[in-house]
Formats: sequence, structure tokens, C-alpha cells
Amino acid sequence: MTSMKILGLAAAAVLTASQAFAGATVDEIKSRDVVRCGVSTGLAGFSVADSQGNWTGLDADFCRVVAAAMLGDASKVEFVPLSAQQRFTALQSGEVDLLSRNTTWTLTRDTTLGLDFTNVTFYDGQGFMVPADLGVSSAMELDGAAVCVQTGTTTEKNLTDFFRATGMEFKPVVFEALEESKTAFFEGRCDAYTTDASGLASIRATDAPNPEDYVILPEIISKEPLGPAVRNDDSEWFDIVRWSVFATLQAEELGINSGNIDDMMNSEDPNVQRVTGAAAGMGEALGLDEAWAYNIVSQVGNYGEIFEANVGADTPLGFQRGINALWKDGGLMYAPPLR
Ligand SMILES: N[C@@H](CCC(=O)N[C@@H](CS)C(=O)NCC(=O)O)C(=O)O
Repeated sequence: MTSMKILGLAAAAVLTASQAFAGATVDEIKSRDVVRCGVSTGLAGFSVADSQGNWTGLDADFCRVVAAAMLGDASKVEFVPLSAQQRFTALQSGEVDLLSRNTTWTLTRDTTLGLDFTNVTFYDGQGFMVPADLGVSSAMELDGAAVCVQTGTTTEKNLTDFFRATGMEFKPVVFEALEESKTAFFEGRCDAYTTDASGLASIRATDAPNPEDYVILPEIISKEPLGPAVRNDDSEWFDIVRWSVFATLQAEELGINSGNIDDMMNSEDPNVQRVTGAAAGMGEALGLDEAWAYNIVSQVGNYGEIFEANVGADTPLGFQRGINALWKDGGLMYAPPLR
């Protein structure tokens, strides 16, 4: 047999194996009629449940975005709260269909855990929070500090890197549960608390007995691009999640929002028509209804609406868009062409 033929057979075998899996998650979600979405156990602004079990937050909304695209109904989400330590096993074992849980996209997670990151929904970076009466104004003054940190996170690793790189000493005080780590910090068992800057703002605004008593230090010691992840065995599902997120960005870029999308149905602009579904083809390409993006924007909103409602200037977190602005406004948020 020529080497060409052998190669050809090997390629065919690979194709058959991947075809067997293509769409398996999609089929399962369709028959179950609900998307199982892994979220944090409770981080205001990102994913937090109220006493009725209603989840809110940017990560929770991206679960809804995917359900709207896939099932035509943003409410068809089963939220599964997961600690940092539990999250990847829950995805690998099929307990959840996707993670939308302040999870950082890194090389080793992408390559060794059998998962793929689809997008970045929030560009973040790691920082430190200290009690104001510690009298520290820079992370460079933390030599010898006891630092509260959650295990199973990039946070834990960056913390070690930062202190090694700066030649300072520290004592990690490690917790699996977010709740315990916060309690320990607010009870004064650590000099500093470290996590993603978004998490620090959330914890300071919603968990501190008095937010004014705590200071977030200016240094950002890492890159934490946060976004959804799926198992790497179903490219159809991967595409649906990825393009659902992109649709929220494309809608914002075109000025389409939950309030005006019905009027936008009459637009003559082909770019707008591909989002509203007035021009067919995008839904079919994804194996979805042509109203997939219409359902996302009308039921959940465009990216800007999701950002402002959960973490924006008028929320307790009070974030400016910053690097999370659209590319045309000087930020990093960019969707490839929806065409
Ligand atoms: N982005 C980092 C950290 C994510 C993380 O899990 N942070 C903690 C501290 S804010 C958290 O969200 N905990 C929520 C929970 O355990 O439910 C990562 O992906 O490792």
C-alpha cells in the first residue's frame, strides 16, 4: 500500500470517529429541552442566586444567551453551581453542557482537560484587596503577608509567581469554598485577599461588612480572559456557543438591542438582516432556527446591555467598559463577520 493510501485511510478513520460525536451534546440538549450551565456558587455581578433560586449576572446571562439560540427560550437553563475545584470535572463528566463561570482561558486548561474555550466574555486581571487600616497602598508592600486564596484557580498560581518574581515572602491561606475564604478574610485571618479584579470588586461591594474599610490595590498581576468552555468532542456545540456570544457583540456593533430589534426587522442593511434573521442562512449554518440571534437579543440583550445590567456603572460593581468595550470604541471585544 502506498503511504498516500495509508494516510487517506487514517484520515477516513479520524473522520468517522469525530462524526460519531458531532452533535451529540446538541442532540442531548434538544431532547432534554434545557441547557445545563455550570456557574460559580455565588459572585454578585457574574452568577448569584437569590432566595427564590433566580440566577443573575453576566455569566448567568451567557447561559441564557446560549439557551435562547439553541432552544428559542432564554429561561431553559438549569444552573449548576460549581466551586473552582469542581468545575472542570463537572464539564468533563457531562454534568454540565458548558461552563460560564469566571474561568480563565489558559494554554494548559485548553490542551490538557479535554475542553475548549469558545470566547472571552470579560477581560480581567488579578489583584489584591486589603483592609484600609493595614495602611498599604501597593502590592509591593505585601512582603510577609498572609494571603487568602481559593484553590483550583489561576489565582493561586499567579500569587506564587508574583511573590517569586518580586522576591517577597508570603503565606498562602487556601480555601476550597469561596464563602469560607471571604469569611476568613473579613474576620481578619489574612492580610490580603486575592482573586480576579472583578471578583474583588464584587466581594468588596456585596460581602464586606463596610466596603469603605477595604481597599483594592492598584497592581494587576496577570491576564484573566474569562469565558465559556465546552467539552472538545462536539464541534457543532462549540460553534453554537461561540457564535451565540459573537451575536451579542455583532448586535451591539450594529446598534441592535432588546428594545429596538423588532423595528430593526425592517432594516434594509444586510448586516442587520443577518442578525434579525430577516435574511436567512446563519441559523441554517449553525443547525438552528433562523431566529436564533433574534431570540438572543430580544430575550437577553446585546453584549453592552448584558454588561451594563450586571457589572456596569449603575450596578454595585460600577465597572466602566474599559478593555471590554467594542473594538471600534477602543476595547478588545470583536466578533468575526456574521455572514
Ligand atoms: N479566573 C480564575 C479564578 C476563578 C475563581 O474560581 N475565582 C473564585 C474567587 S472570586 C470564585 O469565583 N469562586 C466562586 C465559587 O467558588 O463559587 C480561574 O479561572 O481560575
